[in-house]
Amino acid sequence: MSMHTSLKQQAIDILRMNDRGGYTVPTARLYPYQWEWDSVFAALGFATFDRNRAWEEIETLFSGQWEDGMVPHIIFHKTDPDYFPGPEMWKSNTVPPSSGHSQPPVAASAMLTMMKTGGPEDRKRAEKLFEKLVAWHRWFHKYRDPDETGVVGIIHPWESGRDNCPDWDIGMEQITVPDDLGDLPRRDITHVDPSERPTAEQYNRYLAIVKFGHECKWDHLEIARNGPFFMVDPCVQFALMRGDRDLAELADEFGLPGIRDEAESWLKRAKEGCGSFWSEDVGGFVAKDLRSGTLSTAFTNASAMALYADAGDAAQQARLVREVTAILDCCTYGFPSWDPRDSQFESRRYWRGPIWSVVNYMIGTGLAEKGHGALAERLRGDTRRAVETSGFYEYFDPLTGEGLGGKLFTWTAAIHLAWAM
Ligand code: 2M8
Repeated sequence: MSMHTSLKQQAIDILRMNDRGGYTVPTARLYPYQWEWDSVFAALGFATFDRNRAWEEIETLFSGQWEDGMVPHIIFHKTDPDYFPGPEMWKSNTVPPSSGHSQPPVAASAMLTMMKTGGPEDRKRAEKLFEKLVAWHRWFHKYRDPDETGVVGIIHPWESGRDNCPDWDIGMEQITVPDDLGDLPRRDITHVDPSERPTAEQYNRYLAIVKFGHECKWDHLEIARNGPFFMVDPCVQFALMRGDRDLAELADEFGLPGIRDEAESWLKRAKEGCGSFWSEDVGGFVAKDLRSGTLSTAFTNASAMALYADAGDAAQQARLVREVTAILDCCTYGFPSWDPRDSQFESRRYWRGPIWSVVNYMIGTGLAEKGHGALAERLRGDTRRAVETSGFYEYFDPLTGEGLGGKLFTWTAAIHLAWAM
């Protein structure tokens, strides 16, 4: 793209370019389908210049909702050989075909933001989707927290959206790779440098979970109880808590006190549940393996989302803000997906170190709301500078700002428009 085009115009052009008609792909070739949280953030970007297109993005996403309420993490609108694992591996038996698990539930919060910044038409579109939104939140509470502990589990690292974060190594180590899995025809490493992607061993385990899922016909209670992987993800937990809070506000707006009360009771239980994945050693909320009880060992960008959900008591929040500050002090660009002071940090490998605009947006929003305006501004500035330095990449090296992974990336462009500009 020409250097003479402003970054704002480039971001708009990227959203238009990745538009496949009613939905956007995260980027051409590497991710040729509709992804759940990418789409929701895309809507926030579209909302800055095309309200109708913004709502369409979320409406198309909900057109792939399962009967039980789940919104799948990938919707395969048109089969595309550029991506593995495609619909034939997931065997979802739905129309349109989709993957078999979800992703961070960020739609309620985006819909509330779009309604607050919009007019009567925005309100109408939000109200029309509301029932589906409620069904999705109910699904999360029922199937991802079957014992009503206040804490939801994820059944696959992909459900967290933070695919290969060291957090998941704990649960992944316990997975036995079936003998009949064969050689995986990976496509991602034909599009981007393999050193910026998950390893072969990780992919075998990712697919082992998919196999368990389709073999039990995506029976989500069975998967939560007996599946190969079940861990707490602070990102999903905090996105859901924030989403429940925003869902309650939407319910209030639409005159539905019963649903507001339901969402508030989820939130109350969740606030109590958060104590179970607080790590005093780390000074923050961390991932936790629900099978063995093991806590992860380092502070991540998901840990830094605690304020966005208003999780923790005053002492815990003060402590985690100290960690956030200390980590930002060792980076040129925040917020890294793994603590740079830890030996497992890899500045260029995907969710094991690099920074991600969408997570920065949620962290920054939480910091600003809880009175840490200077930190929030710093993070917003870093998010903008990374794009100024390298362009609209999928993720960035926190030490150098080098752009990594896919180029001309939808959610990086969307967050630039909606927040970082
Ligand atoms: C990445 O995940 C997909 C699997 O879902 C992949 O690597 O194939 C993650 O960064 C995820 O958070 C994101 O939604 C997706 C599309 O951008 O890519």
